[in-house]
Parts: sequence; C-alpha cells; structure tokens
Amino acid sequence: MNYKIVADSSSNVRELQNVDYKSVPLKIICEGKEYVDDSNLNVGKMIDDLKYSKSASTTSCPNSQEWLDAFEGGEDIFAFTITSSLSGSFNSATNAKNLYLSNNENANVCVVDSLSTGGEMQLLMEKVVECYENGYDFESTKNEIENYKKNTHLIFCLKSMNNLAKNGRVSSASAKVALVLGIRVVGKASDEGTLQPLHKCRGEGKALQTIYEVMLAEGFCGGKVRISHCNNEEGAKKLEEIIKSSFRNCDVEINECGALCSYYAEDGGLIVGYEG
Ligand code: X90
Repeated sequence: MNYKIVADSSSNVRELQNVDYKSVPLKIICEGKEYVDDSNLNVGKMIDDLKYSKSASTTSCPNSQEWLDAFEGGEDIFAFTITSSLSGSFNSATNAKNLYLSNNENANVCVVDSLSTGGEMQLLMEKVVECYENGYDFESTKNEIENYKKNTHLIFCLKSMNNLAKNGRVSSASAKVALVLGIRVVGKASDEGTLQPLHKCRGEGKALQTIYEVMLAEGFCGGKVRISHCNNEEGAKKLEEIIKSSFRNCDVEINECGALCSYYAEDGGLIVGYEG
C-alpha cells in the first residue's frame, strides 16, 4: 500500500525525503493581505510588514477543501494537525477525511490531533515513515502513533507573547509576564493541547538551562529532539550543545519556523519537540 503524509504548516516541515508528503498552509492575514505559509513566502519580509503595520493581524487554518486537495491520490493517508485546542485545523481535516472516504472507498485516512505543534508533529510523522519502512500496515501504524504520542512532548521558550494574546490563544495575564525586558517564558504543550506557561527566566542562558531541566523532568533520556527557531539559530545550537554534553549521540535536528510559528513564537522563539 502506498502511504501519504499530510501536515498543516505549523509542523515547520516543508518536505520529507523520499516520502509522498504535503504541507497544507495556514495563513497570516493583515490589512486584507494573506501571507500563505508555504516555501514561496519570505517570512522575514512578512514579519517586517507586520511590525510596521498599525492594523491588527490574525491567522486562519486550512479549510476542508485545502486538506482534501492535499489528500488527493493517497491510499493510506496520515494527516497531522496543530492542537485542536488552539485552531480549527483538526476540524477541517476531519471533515476532509469524511469527504475523501465517501469518494475513495478503498482509501484509509487517519487524522491525528497532535495536541501540539512544530517538532512534536515532526516526530509523529517520522514515526509513520519508520512504521512503513518496517512493513507495518495502516491499522498497526495508527496504533503505533497513538502509543508513541503518549511519549512525545513539546516545550517552548518565548520572548514575547503579544500575538498569542492579541489572538486570544493565551490569557493577557500570561502574556504580560513576557513583556518585561529580558524575560523569557518557558512553557509546554499541556496534555489537553493548550499552552501552559511554566517558568519566567531572566536571560537566554537561564531559559535554555530551564528547558533542559524540564525535558529531564518529563523523562527525556537521550531520545530524538526536533528544534524549530524563529531567528534564533544560535539559541537552538546552544540548546543542542547542552543536550549533547550529557547525551553525546543524541539525534537532534534544527530547522527554521515557518510563517505560522514565526508569527506566534515571535523573534527569538524556540519550539522543541522531544521523546520522553
Ligand atoms: O487556526 C489558526 O489560526 C492557528 C492558531 C494557532 C495558535 C497557536 C500557535 C502557537 C505556535 C507557539 C509556541 C508553542 C505553543 C504550543 C501549544 C500547544 C507556537
């Protein structure tokens, strides 16, 4: 059976080597202009545009038709969405699944609510690839993903939570903490898929150390780590160093945030998916 992986663009994965893969873009909207989160977009330019705009900006998730178009041609389809607690992406993908199955009797579609985003979605996708490479079928891959997901986590570090607060994704009280100059908020994706602030840290060094400590407390012991950064490759690399000073052969990958995660994680933000 051929398999296909589809994920909304919050995963920050633009392509998966040797895999039939499609990223379905979310959009950032400001002054009537839509910034489509795909590889044609200049994310830096978008951030600049938004910085100098006086108007409010917002985001929107893919609609069912956009998911459906991405499913096209797939037999065993695995679709991954950003947490349904913060976005309608999972709903759209689920509607698309029902439409797709009614027109493609022999297809299988599994829509996974990541209850997370970024690197944790990437880990789930990599698990699908691993399953198929090992000869698993659709049902056993689906079970494997459900189990694996119990063991993956997401931690993040943010300098500003302005866009999250303005768009109602965190309380303004949480966002205020991040307004203090030099303070980073370290938080995690909760079990319900909401954004849970954990620590206020003064300075990047302290924030990175705190990330690592939370990872250990959540059961990290040298498994895979997937770091996405918004304009902060240096911070991502420092975190990699901290991890590798204890787990030398740890599989760590770093990539850049796409537009959606850049918009919400903002300048300097780090989003880290890892195995517990
Ligand atoms: O549907 C939409 O318009 C998208 C809304 C997305 C809102 C939240 C995006 C958060 C992105 C911030 C740090 C990671 C938080 C993880 C919480 C589960 C990145």
